[in-house]
Parts: sequence; structure tokens; C-alpha cells
Amino acid sequence: MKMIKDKIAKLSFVGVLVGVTAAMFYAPTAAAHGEKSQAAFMRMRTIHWYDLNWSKDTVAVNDTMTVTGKFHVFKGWPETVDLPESSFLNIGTPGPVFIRAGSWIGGQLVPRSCSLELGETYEFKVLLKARRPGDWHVHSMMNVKGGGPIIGPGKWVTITGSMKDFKNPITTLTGVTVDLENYNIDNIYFWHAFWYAIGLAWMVYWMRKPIFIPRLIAVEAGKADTLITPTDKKVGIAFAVGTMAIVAATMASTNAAYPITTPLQAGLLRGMKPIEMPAPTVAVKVDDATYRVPGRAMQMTLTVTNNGDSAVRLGEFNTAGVRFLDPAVHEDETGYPDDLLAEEGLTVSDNSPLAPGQTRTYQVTASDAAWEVYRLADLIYDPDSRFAGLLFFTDESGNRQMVTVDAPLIPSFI
Ligand SMILES: [Cu+2]
Repeated sequence: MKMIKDKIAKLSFVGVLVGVTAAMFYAPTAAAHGEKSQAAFMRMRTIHWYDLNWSKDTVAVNDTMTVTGKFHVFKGWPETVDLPESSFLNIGTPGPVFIRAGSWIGGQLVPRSCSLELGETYEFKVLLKARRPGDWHVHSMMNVKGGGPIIGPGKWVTITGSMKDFKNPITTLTGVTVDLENYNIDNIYFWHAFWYAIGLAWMVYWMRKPIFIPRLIAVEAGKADTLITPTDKKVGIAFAVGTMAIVAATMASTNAAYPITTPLQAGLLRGMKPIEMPAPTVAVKVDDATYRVPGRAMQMTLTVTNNGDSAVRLGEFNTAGVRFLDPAVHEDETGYPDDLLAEEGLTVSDNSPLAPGQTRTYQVTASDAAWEVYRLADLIYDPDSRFAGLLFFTDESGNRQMVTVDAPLIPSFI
């Protein structure tokens, strides 16, 4: 019995070793950064990012690039995510590999949090300045207070050059130009070192003499008073008065050196300007929607009515940043991230032009590895099996119009 136990112990130890070693050598390149693990229904039912454009995919240190696009705030916002009354337009990168030189929603600079309205569509732009060389996955992103990060599509961008060359000059209202990259750093180092040294000096002053046992004995023998000499008292007073004097004097000298300072600027920005979206001329009703488990596709039955005056064809279905296209109708020319772009992912039963006034029932299949890679297939684990997305219809003159769809998504099992 003992021998068997020992064997099991040995074997499990070997097992643990093998496991740990394997884990050390297994380092997959992460292609998405956080969004995959979030609940699929939340990604499909919060913010829809579209018309995204990354102005460059290679940029030198100190050069700038922009991330632009639109986002639609879905009106069927999930209960567990607070309403986007206090939201912050962010950019998802691993630290300041870029700095955000500016960000705008509807043409307004948004360095602070802002209020977004459900059902509205906004235009945004983020100006990035390259700082650290490497290959970085740059996401558009919205932080919602009480909700968390809502991560948009990410695209790989390469920064070339050397971080040593990075400069971040800014001219203050007092007319001084400083480099924010290292402005005031020496001053911070100096004052922290200075006060740390004074703290050490105070400790060293007392540590010159034995610290613990003799003092303990002296206190217990009732001779505590002998431990603090008149010189010690004078030194104590010198430290106390000196500290106050230095604080007062340097506070005055700092005020003299920087006579104009303002408090931190903060506060919610309200009244963000949405895009005036034209009323869609195509009406879409989702009759049913299903997805196979396991599988890489979802199917929808749509009843589409064209109320416009030009024939339309369905070119794209977009959900959670994944774009399913019918290449006969629409081809992407924006350099959209490969892993999120299903160039031939949209199959429509009859995608011939839908004439004005006509109604037709479409069988639509959106199919791509992205459905699985981005774990939209994990909707099966979610407590709310509903999806939402954007449909894009293209008319005869090439104009695209967006229609939102939203319906239950029912699994079917093989
Ligand atoms: Cu990423």
C-alpha cells in the first residue's frame, strides 16, 4: 500500500513538472486582446463599430496616424451594463505605445467622459502619435462607467524607429514650450530623493547608538529619561523646525516660479452631437435566426421591403466587429483587419436587386471562422440568447444604408 502511494505521489509530481514546462513553452501569439473572452451577447448588443479606418499600418516614432469611424449605440442595451451616460472614448493598446494626441466625437474634442444616447450613431476620430517601436494591435474602445470596457475591432500597426527620439512638445498658455515626455521629471526625482534622505538622516542619527536591547533594559529599569539627551532634543527640534521651514520656503519659491496654475480640468461632457441619420428606406423584419452548435455560421430569415426609389442589394452583415460580405455586392477597400473580415462570408438565397416597392424573404447565412475564433459561438453560454447587428444595403448608384437588426438567436444542435 505504501509503495503504491509513493508511486502515485512520484507520478503526479512528474505530471505537474511536465505541465509546468509545457505551459512555459506554450506562448501563443494573442490576436485579440480581451474582447474574445467577453460575453458574446454583450458584444453584439452594446456598441456597433463600423466604417472604421486606420490611416496607416506602419508609422515612424513621432509620426501620427488616425483611427476614424462611426459607432452606433444599440437601443436594446443589456441590463447588466450601466447606460452609457458616462463614457470615455479610449484606444486599446498595451500601454502608451502611442500617445493620444486628440480624440473627437462628432467634431468635439473629448478628453473627458461624455454622455451617449441609446439608439444614436456618432462619428469619432482618434489622433495617435507613435512612441514605442513594435507591432501593436490598436483597438477603438469605449469605457462605460458601471459597465466596463467595450472593445472595438483591432488592427495591427507597426511602429518603426527608436523610442529615444520620441518628443511630446506642448506650448502652455504662459508661452513656454515643454516636452511632456520628461517635463518636471528631474524636479520630482530631486524632491523625493531630498525628503527620503532627510528621513534616512533622522533614522541614522538614532541608529548610531545601540537600538533595541540596551534601550529596552533602560526603559524597564525605569531610566527611560536617560535615553534622550539634551542634544537629542535639540536635534529633534532642528529637524521639526527645519522641515517646516523648508516646506514653507519651497512652497513660496514654487509659487514664484509658477505663478499661474489651474486646477485639474474635469467633468462630464453632455450634449454630444450624433450623426443625423437619414431614415432607412429599407425595412427589415427578422423572422427567425439560428446558429448550429458546434458551428461557424448563423442563419437568418429576413423579410425585406424596399421603400426607396432605387433597387437595393444586401452587401454586409456586421456584428461584434465581424463583417460578413457578399463580394458580388460589396468589397472592402479600407484594409479592415483580416481576422474580422469575411470577404465571402455572406450568402443570400436570392440577392438580385430588390426593386422599389418590392418585398422579398431572404435566407441569409453569415459564415466564417471568425464566428468561432471570436467566440460569438459562445453565445450558447450566455444568459440572453439574442443578437443584434447592422445590415448594409447598397443601391444602384453605390450608396450604402444601414439598418439595425435585433432578434432572438436560437441554437440548433446536430
Ligand atoms: Cu488586440
